[in-house]
Amino acid sequence: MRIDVLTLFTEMFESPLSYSILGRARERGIVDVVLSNIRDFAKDSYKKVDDKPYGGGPGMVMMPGPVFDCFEHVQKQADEKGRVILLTPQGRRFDESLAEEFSRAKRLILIAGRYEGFDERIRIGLDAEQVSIGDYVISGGELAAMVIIDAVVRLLPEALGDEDSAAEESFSQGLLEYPQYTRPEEFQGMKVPDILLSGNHAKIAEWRKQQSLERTKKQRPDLINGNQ
Ligand code: 6GU
Repeated sequence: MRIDVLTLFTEMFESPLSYSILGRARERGIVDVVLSNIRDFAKDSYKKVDDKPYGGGPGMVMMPGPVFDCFEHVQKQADEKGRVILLTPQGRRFDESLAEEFSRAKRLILIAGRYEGFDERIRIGLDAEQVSIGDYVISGGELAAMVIIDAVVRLLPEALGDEDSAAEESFSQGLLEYPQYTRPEEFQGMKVPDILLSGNHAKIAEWRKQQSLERTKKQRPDLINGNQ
């Protein structure tokens, strides 16, 4: 899979993309993340990429020109056209099912904005899908792009190592994960539940399922009622 990221802050991505599952997936060529700096496509000597909103109001808006030119430059680097995604709090809320959908694409092109937002003609002209990572505002699309890349790449076949597991994790079955324990058997007076030490795998599976359900009902009833 190829993931292009168009951003004003390519350096923000280096560290999060270099560790653990993501780092390994890139090393092994399971995913190719290509970072492009929108500012390289600015037209004037000040490298201007944003301007005041028509009609007035606070903040600055990303100008269409540099984003379009960066996009055109990037898109022709691979045959696959790609799914074009604009990161914005106005977008469709990202969740595990959208992550699964994205993980089946051959190419994603993520566009991260800063300032007060994008000139509307960017969305229209690029025919981009708008995606948000939740109902809160963060200072730019970069962290959102990283969240999406992480959630998508870990779903790619071969991305997870032996020590990782995707199938049993929270949300993969529409429920939260059951409680986990490791050594020691007793910590500050709190004991590991007997059932987990019993060696009875059928009973353990049943207990875990029950715990998953109870936890989801208590912490995230919306997941059960389906009104996310
Ligand atoms: Cl994609 N961008 C910004 N700025 N804030 C957000 C977001 C994106 N998703 C949730 N909040």
